[in-house]
Amino acid sequence: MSDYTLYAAPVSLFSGKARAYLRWRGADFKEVLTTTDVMREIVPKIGWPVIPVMKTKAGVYVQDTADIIAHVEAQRQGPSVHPQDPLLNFVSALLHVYGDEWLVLPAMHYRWNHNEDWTYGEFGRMAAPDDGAKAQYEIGKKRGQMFKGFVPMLGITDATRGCIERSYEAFLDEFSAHLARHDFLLGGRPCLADFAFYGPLYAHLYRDPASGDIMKARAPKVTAWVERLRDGCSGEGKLTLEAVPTLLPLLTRHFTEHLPILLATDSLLGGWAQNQDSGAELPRAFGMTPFMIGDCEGQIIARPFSLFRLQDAMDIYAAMDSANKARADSLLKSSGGEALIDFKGAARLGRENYKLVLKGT
Ligand SMILES: N[C@@H](CCC(=O)N[C@@H](CS)C(=O)NCC(=O)O)C(=O)O
Repeated sequence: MSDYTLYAAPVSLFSGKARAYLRWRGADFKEVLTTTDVMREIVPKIGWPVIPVMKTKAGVYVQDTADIIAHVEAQRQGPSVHPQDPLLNFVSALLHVYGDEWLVLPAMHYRWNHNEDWTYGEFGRMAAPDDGAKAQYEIGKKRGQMFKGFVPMLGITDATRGCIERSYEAFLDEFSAHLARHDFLLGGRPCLADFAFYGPLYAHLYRDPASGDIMKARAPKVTAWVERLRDGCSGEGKLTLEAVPTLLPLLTRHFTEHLPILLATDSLLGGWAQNQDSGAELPRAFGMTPFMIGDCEGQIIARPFSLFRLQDAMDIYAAMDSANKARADSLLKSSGGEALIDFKGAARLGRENYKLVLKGT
């Protein structure tokens, strides 16, 4: 019996993140495709339909890729996925937010606006691997509708799609420039942020055929990085501060596009939390909030989960001594993230029973 069972699917963004991490870590795991029958087994354990889910040998279920990674890291031998240097650890955590919570925009745009029919087939192959192609397409279409429904909620509309594509192309150019000097985000081996970037850049933007063509044509270095992580690169190298300068354009892009939404969501969280007790379950969203990407305006869902990821980064910042804080402040100032210097977060968030809950205000 393997140490871990990963319930996952090739088509799923966060499955890609967990799988690449487990491979890189050299963990003893078996991946089980989340068919409809397998989903029936998972939902009563977790309380809602979500993948990936990891089961340990002792029968403990772990959900959320950050928790999966934390669980395995606690048993690890060898270099940590969390950089030792506090500034690098902060950068990794900030880019974790970018990968998990913001690259989902180009991922979902290209999947549903450039690969829709193929994706229905893929969802069907996952749900009912033994059925014929026609039946799979129909099953996949039913299952895929929910995910397609997220597209306008993520602010992806006719008014914003041009700007989302320009932003993604610029992102590919910036990441390629970084990869011309370093094999991974922080140097010679992957850190947490590499796996967060890998989720959308593998499952949707490399593996979905029309998106993969775009990546391969425009960004061969990003393609090679995806393939290194997919193939379980050993990555014995060092994490280094020398990697930070070429990450500044990526941090700037993230702060410019995403930080205003995070701050708006935090205000909404503050209002909501006033009338709640500690332990209250968070709603998936506080409705829609205005946002801008490039010079396009839209409305996007305000998701408290994104603040939970940001909280991890800000905990690292809060624990820094004054010398490291000065380094972090200078990084934030030079990348448009100065609003984070005094950011406290309107409420403390945590996870209980696989759900996001209020831990205090
Ligand atoms: N934050 C979670 C997200 C997992 C997630 O969103 N998984 C997607 C598939 S890639 C899903 O099952 N979504 C269903 C839903 O959100 O209702 C993680 O890191 O594991």
